[in-house]
Formats: sequence, structure tokens, C-alpha cells
Amino acid sequence: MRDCFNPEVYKKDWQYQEGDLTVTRSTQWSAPGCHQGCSILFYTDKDGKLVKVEGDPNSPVTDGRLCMRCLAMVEAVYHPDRILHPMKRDRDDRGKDKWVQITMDEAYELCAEMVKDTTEKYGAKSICTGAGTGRNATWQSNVLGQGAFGTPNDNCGMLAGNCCYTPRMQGMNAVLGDTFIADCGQLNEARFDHPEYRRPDLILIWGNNPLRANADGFYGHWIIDCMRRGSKLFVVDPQVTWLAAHAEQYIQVRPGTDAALALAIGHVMIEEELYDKEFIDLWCYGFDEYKERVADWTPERAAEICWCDPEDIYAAARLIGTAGVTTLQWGVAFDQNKEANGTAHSVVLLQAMTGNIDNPGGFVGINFGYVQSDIRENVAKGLPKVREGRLGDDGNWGLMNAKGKGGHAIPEAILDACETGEPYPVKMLFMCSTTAFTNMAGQARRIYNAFKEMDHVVICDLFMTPTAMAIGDLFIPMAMGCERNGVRGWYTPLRAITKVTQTGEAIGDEQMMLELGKKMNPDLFYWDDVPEMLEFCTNNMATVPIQITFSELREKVIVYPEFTYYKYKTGKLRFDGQPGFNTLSGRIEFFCNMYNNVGMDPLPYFKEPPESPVSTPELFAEFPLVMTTGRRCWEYFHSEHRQLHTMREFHKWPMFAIHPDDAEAAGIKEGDWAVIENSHGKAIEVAHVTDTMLKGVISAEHGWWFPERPAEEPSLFGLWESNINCCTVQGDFGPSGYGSSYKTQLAKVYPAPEGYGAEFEKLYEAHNAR
Ligand SMILES: Nc1nc2c(c(=O)[nH]1)N[C@H]1C(S)=C(S)[C@@H](COP(=O)(O)OP(=O)(O)OC[C@H]3O[C@@H](n4cnc5c(=O)[nH]c(N)nc54)[C@H](O)[C@@H]3O)O[C@H]1N2
Ligand SMILES: Nc1nc2c(c(=O)[nH]1)N[C@H]1C(S)=C(S)[C@@H](COP(=O)(O)OP(=O)(O)OC[C@H]3O[C@@H](n4cnc5c(=O)[nH]c(N)nc54)[C@H](O)[C@@H]3O)O[C@H]1N2
Ligand SMILES: [Mo]
Repeated sequence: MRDCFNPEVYKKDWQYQEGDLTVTRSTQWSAPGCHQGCSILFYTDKDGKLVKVEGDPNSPVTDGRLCMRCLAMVEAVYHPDRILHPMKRDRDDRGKDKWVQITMDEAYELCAEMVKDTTEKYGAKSICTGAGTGRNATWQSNVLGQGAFGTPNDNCGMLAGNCCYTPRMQGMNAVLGDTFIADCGQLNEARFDHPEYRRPDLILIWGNNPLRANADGFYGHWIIDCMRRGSKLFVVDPQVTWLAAHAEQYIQVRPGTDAALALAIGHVMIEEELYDKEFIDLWCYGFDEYKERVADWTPERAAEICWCDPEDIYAAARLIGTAGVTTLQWGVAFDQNKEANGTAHSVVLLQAMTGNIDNPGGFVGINFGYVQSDIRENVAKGLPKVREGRLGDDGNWGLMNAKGKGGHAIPEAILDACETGEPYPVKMLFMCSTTAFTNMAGQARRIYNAFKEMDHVVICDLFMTPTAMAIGDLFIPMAMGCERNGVRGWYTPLRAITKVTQTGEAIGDEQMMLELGKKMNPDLFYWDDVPEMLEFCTNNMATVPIQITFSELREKVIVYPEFTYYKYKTGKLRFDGQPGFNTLSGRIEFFCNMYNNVGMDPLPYFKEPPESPVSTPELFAEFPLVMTTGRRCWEYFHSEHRQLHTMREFHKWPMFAIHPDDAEAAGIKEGDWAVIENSHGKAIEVAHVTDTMLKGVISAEHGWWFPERPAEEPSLFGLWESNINCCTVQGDFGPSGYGSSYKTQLAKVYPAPEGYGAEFEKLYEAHNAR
């Protein structure tokens, strides 16, 4: 039985009255941003104003649970800092708070003029659209780029080496032929009561903190649901997380060494015959080569690299090899490692070793994971193909990106075009839901310098961000989750997003796309309104076997497509309908043919990060700490939520975690402001001295800026004080073209100048007293 579900008590109607308030069952996705789509009850008063929100107890997805960011939604929606009307600014006034309010029509007109000007001078390819991570805004700017601006150049906000899930997904496609995810009972409405389902015996939580992150459509508390039913955990992380503290076994590793650990676990599983021979014989390819590869990966060798105990590696192999049903819940630490593909390959094979693939409670193929791209594809169906000349298609940006196999323009190629004007200049940016140099990209100053040179910059956001203040010429105000209609589709199930209120002129991304698209290319953007467009999309899903109108979906709120296990046995994974996997050999590839064909190492491997105690000992002598960055926290989604007093009350300043011995050596105490410095730059954060952190490693937060500090240049809301991406690199991708070193830098720390921070406290207090 699910935990809170009680249809007797809780209403199932999509909308009902509770006293004077109207309650609407919906899904919160963005804005403000998140990767999840939690079930939410929006309470609106008779004037249509949002007065409170609650988790929806009648939801099989989240069972009434809701995080602090959602619970503070009213504060976000009516925050005085929100931008509620379109604004423009002269290019010469960039960096100054000299915005002028305009109408939405004027905004669209101005955007169209910018596109025209850029196209006439340089060609449409010189326009680049950018979208941020997994919010309800990942595809709209891409469609506009293709259908209204005529450019092939869209990308994910300049993320170095596309280091977010893409490397893991491409890795899974190469090795398993599809995307696979942990099965924690989320795939059927009946959840744990489904007759075929059984919970995993062991969940590998690797380089991921699902409780905080809820990343990529995976709701972290599904792990808790499984734990309550007896699942044990195996956790790999340089810092003790809540889940690590509750694990059967936990291995604390030096960042960037996960592949060595996995190869040694594989070594022991083979030595001790702790693998599923039948599954490997029937369904896998290249096991002998793999055996050879791991032959000299002894736990003793790996332990030295990973900074852990060899005995723990033996124990891990035995645990994984004998647990029964195991699954893998992994995280962005794989992608933010230069050797992202080799690392992903080494860990994903542990699932194949035990045959825990596409079985109940195992690691399951989810070929309808991309409803979101399905919607995009539907909207984009009639659009002209504008692929030619896309930046990065020249094949110079990694072997898997060669000849433009990647899904988007390559961030590094865009940056290069900005800096060199080759093969053509980039002159206009349309940035929707991303703040490149505050948060997304490595080497923040470099991106800032490149983007300052643009002729035109359009920003679609909710608040005035440092990026918008620095370079924006036109600002389009975007809607919060409760102010827009939409469809939540990123993995199962399909969920409705229902508009319950309107604030100012804020507009949802779908609506902005439709209206601006219509203005520029009315034949292609022909739907009358967003519900009509969504109706078309939900009725024409290629990957989800669901046909449903948007209004039906809104009333049902949540709809589960059919899901089956063991698809590799029934031919449901392969494009030709044959049993097996959708890889080149038709099997799971220990020896990966796709990697081999493009000139990559076909077998899983470990290589030291570009900067490390081993690969750059001189640098290490000067910067004696390994630094991982960007550990997620409860209060913030990337650079968002810094305006919200509730979040700041819990987490006022940027923090980095450091082991007590390292703090003492650096002369730093708990709560001190300290400078984090490396060969790329510096950032100042508050020290959290904790023995949860592996000695020799620090973990620094990303995305920090301060809405209470001066807006204009040179401050840009304190952008350059605590921006950890001043200490990261753009272009550190591995042989595949994917991966970055966001989580594997070197650094040193030392106390900030005496009195640092006092003035910032005052600014913060004054801002809050408004
Ligand atoms: N609240 C909140 N949620 C978010 C986000 C957010 O900003 N805030 N961001 C979203 C996005 S875009 C993403 S990609 C996901 C990411 O979600 P996660 O994958 O959970 O990402 P992180 O918190 O960066 O890292 C997870 C864990 O990896 C550990 N770690 C760091 N380096 C290494 C390493 O080299 N090896 C191993 N094994 N572990 C390492 C960290 O200590 C941390 O506990 O979260 C999403 N969800
Ligand atoms: N050092 C370091 N850097 C990192 C990471 C790390 O771990 N370490 N993680 C990286 C990862 S994995 C990722 S994915 C990126 C994420 O980077 P981004 O996705 O670029 O995140 P933000 O910088 O917060 O920019 C998002 C902006 O979109 C706005 N927004 C929110 N919701 C909506 C919406 O619905 N529509 C529109 N139009 N706007 C909206 C927000 O107000 C915010 O200003 O950061 C990367 N940066
Ligand atoms: Mo991400």
C-alpha cells in the first residue's frame, strides 16, 4: 500500500472548493526551477490569487510530499523583485539599471528587429538560442530558433562538455542501446502493489544525492519508499550524505576516481565468480575483453587511487554480487568528470554483471523517457530544417560529436566562434531559462567577455539576474508554474500543468514561443492558443503509447503509459523488433563497438583527471586540495531562489565543506569566510568544517549571486565574489566530446580578509527589511 494514499479522505477531482478557496490539483515543474514535477494543490482565492500550496496526498508520484522550495511558492510568486512586464534597454546602457518598460507587442517587435538586423548583417546562423537545464523551458527557444529565427544554433546555456546527463545517456545508448533508470516502483500507478513489482534488494547510489536533487525526473524519496520496504544501500561519494549514513556500505572516494573503484569491484566479482554467467552468455558482448581489462585492477591498486580501504572494495564486490535485485541511481558526478564515458561504462556494467537489467526493481529501459522531446518534435514537425552549418558539426569537438552527431550546437564551438569569428561570428543571443556565466558554464569570466560583444541579447527570465543586468537588451518576463498551462513529460507518468493565476504580464515559455513564433512566421505557428497546441502534442506522441487531449489530461492530472519488463526478451527494445538490445551487436556491450568505431577506448577505463595530485603534482604542491563543486542543496535550484527570505534563513551564504584537519591547516574555523583559489581564479565562500568530508577534498557550492547587493556593473549583484565557476574550465571534455572537470579541480583555501562579509550582512538585512 502507498503511504499517504487514501481516496476516501482526499478528493480526486482536478478542481474543487474548500471554503472560500478553489483547490486545483496540478503539477509544479517550473518556474521556479526543478527537475521534478511534483503533485501540488494550488489554493486560489476568489480574486484568483494564489494563497497557499500543499503537496497532493492523492498522487501516486509524490504521495503528498513537497519540498521547501515549493512550499514557499507564494513568496516566490509575489516577490517584489519579480519582473512582471517586458523591458528594453539601450545597448550602450548594458550593465546599468536603465530599463524601460514596454508592451509585450513592442517586445516581440523588438526581438523580430534584432533577428532581422543580425540576419541581414551576418546570416541567421549568427543567432544562438540557449536554454537551461530540465525545467519547463528546455525546448521552446530551440523551436523558435528553428522556426522563427532560422538558426541551427541552440545549446544548453554553454554547459562545458554538455556535462549534465548527456554523457551518461550517450554512454547508455552506446553500451545498452537505450536509457535505463532505477526502478523504485514509480513506473506503474499501483506502485508497490503492482503484481509484477518487487523492490530492489540493493540500490547503488553513486555520485548522486537524490533526496536533494530529484534529478532527471527521478524523485529522491522513492529511495526512501524502497528503504522502508527493506532495500539496502551502497553509496559512493566523497562526502557522507544522509543516504550514505544510512547505507549498508559506503565508500568515500577522491573525486574523479569512480572508474578505478568500479573496475576493481568488477575485478573481485570475476575473481570470486560473483556474476550472472547465464545472463552474460546470453545477452552480453565482449566479456572476455572486459575480464582482461580488469585483470590487473586489484582493490589494492584502486584503493590507492581512490583514497579508500582495499577491504571496502572486496566487501562492495561481495555485497553487489550477492544482493539479489540491484539497481543504480547515479548522478552528475559522472558527467562532470573529463572521462565521463569511460566512468559511466565502468559503473553501468556492474548492473549487467548481475543481470539486473530491465527486471522488476532493477535498472529498466525507459524508451518513452523523452515525452518532452516528443512534444518538441510535434511542435517542430512542420518547421524547416535548418541544420546546415551548425557550430560544432565540423567534427573538431570530440569523437562522439564528430560530424554533428550531438543533439545541439557544441558549447565550446559556440564560444570559439564568439572569440574568433570563425567559421562565422555569433552576434545575437536568445537566452531562455539559463544564466551562462552566473552558473551554467565553466570559466565564467571568459564567457562573460565573449557575450559582452553581442550585438543583441534577449533574456527570458523571472527575475533580474546578473546575466540579464550585464548583457540583456530585451527582457521578457516569464510565468511561474501556477501561471502557465503545460504538460509535464520527462519520464513517466504524463502530468498536467494547469494555470490557476496570472501575475502582471508574465508569460509561460510555450505561450511566449507561440506568440513570438506567430509574429515572425504565422504559417508555422498556427495554433490559436497553448491548450490547442498541447492538445495536438498529447494526441501525437511518438514515444508514449497514450492518446489524450490536453483537457482530458488536465482532469485526470496524471496518466501512466503502459510499462513492461524484460523488453529485451520480447523485442521491444530493438528498432527491428528482434530480441536483444539496440546496440551494434544487439547485446549489452562490455566491449563497446560504437566507441571502437569512432576511435575511443572500447572498454571501460580509468584516467586521472586533468588536474590531480597524480597528473599535475607541481600544481598540487601549490593547490593541495581536490575540489568538487556544485553539490546540490535543499534551498536552491542552481542560481535561483536567492531572493527568497525563507531559503536564505536556512542557508544565507555560499558554503564549502572542508575536513577539520584541512581547515586547521588553513587556519579556518566553522563559519569563516574563506578564499578558494586555484590556477583559474577565486571565489569566496563560508567554511563548513565537517568530518563528513573526505580529508584532502573540499566541496564548494555553485550558482551564487546576491540580489541584495548593487545591481549595476561592476558589482552585478556581487557576481564575481562567490562564483565558483571562476575556478572551473571550459573545454575540458574527454575523447568523446563529453565531460568536464567541474568536480575534479585542485584548489587552496585561506582566510578571507579581516571583516569580510560584515558589509554584506548589512545589505542583506536592509534588503529583507523592505
Ligand atoms: N535542489 C536542487 N536540486 C537540483 C539541482 C539544484 O541546483 N538544486 N540541480 C539539478 C541538476 S541540473 C542536476 S544535474 C542534478 C544533479 O544532482 P546530483 O547528481 O545529486 O548532483 P550533486 O549534488 O552535484 O552531486 C551528488 C553527489 O556527488 C558527490 N560527488 C562529488 N564529486 C564526486 C565524484 O567525483 N565522485 C562521486 N562518486 N561523487 C561525487 C557530491 O558530494 C554529492 O553528494 O540535480 C538537479 N536537482
Ligand atoms: N561549478 C559547477 N557549475 C555547474 C554545476 C556544478 O555542479 N558545478 N552544475 C551544472 C549543471 S549540471 C547544470 S544543468 C547547470 C544549470 O544551469 P542553468 O540551467 O543555466 O541554471 P540557472 O543559472 O539557475 O539559470 C536558470 C534561469 O532560468 C530562470 N527560470 C526558471 N524557471 C524558468 C522557466 O520556466 N522559464 C524561463 N524562461 N526561465 C526560468 C531562473 O530564474 C534562472 O535565472 O549548471 C551547471 N553549473
Ligand atoms: Mo544538470
